[in-house]
Amino acid sequence: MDIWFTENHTEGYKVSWRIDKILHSERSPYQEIAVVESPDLGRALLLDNTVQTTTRFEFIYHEMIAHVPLMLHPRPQRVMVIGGGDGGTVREVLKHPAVETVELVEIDERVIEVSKEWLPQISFALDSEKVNIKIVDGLQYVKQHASRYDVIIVDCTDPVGPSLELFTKNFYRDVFNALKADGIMVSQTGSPTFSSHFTEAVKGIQEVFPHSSPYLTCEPTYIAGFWSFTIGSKKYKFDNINSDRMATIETRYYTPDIHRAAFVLPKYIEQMI
Ligand code: AG3
Repeated sequence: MDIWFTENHTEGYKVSWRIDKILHSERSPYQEIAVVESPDLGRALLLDNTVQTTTRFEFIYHEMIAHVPLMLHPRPQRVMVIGGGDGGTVREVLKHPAVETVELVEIDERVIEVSKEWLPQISFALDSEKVNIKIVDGLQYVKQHASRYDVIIVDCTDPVGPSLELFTKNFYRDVFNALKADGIMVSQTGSPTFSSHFTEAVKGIQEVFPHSSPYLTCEPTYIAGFWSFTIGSKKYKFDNINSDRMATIETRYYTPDIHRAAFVLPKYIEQMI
């Protein structure tokens, strides 16, 4: 008998893919965590029945959430990642030679442990000595450290339950304060096509940061169509790419041309912001 995973995006739009095997499933204090094997997507991490990452396509999302902000910063030394317990974002951040420490602020320790056990090719960087793992609520943590970070990356789940606050202007203001004078933030901001929070999140970042913009990629793991990230920067503009650094960074998706292209928005998305 075939088993199918189905994610409901709206009342009337669902996406399904076949599962060969359920490798792991548990209920943590925060959410349902599962790892499944798909013939087309590889291993997938599911949180509350929503797909977070897949071994086949994770490189697209993780390269785009990490290298776009980091390549704009001339010397990113201190980085914070909020969420991202699977470790994929941290793995990409550590490819930048200037990085001295990455703080991974994850509310659910079980996501880290399950990823270490079942998704080693994504999570291996979490064992690096440059990584400092904090099992706390990112909303509180970010308030406690003023003017300290070069880059803050919000690699969170969709805006439901505990993640909802991570899409508000109050949170973006706290992130602004935690950054140094030339700091940069980025957050995943969902599918502009189906997420009702896209416009609000972009506007929140726009109101807080002098330079801000969404940028887009296509990641087959998520919903058909675009996936968005929104960047806020205190100083550097989005074409200020430190391209020489690419000589030492290996990627499969990100290039400086992809970086520039990602900021070109279709007219209907521009009209949403
Ligand atoms: N974080 C963003 C996943 C959003 C998934 N949303 C969805 N499937 N509707 C991914 C974590 C990767 N480190």
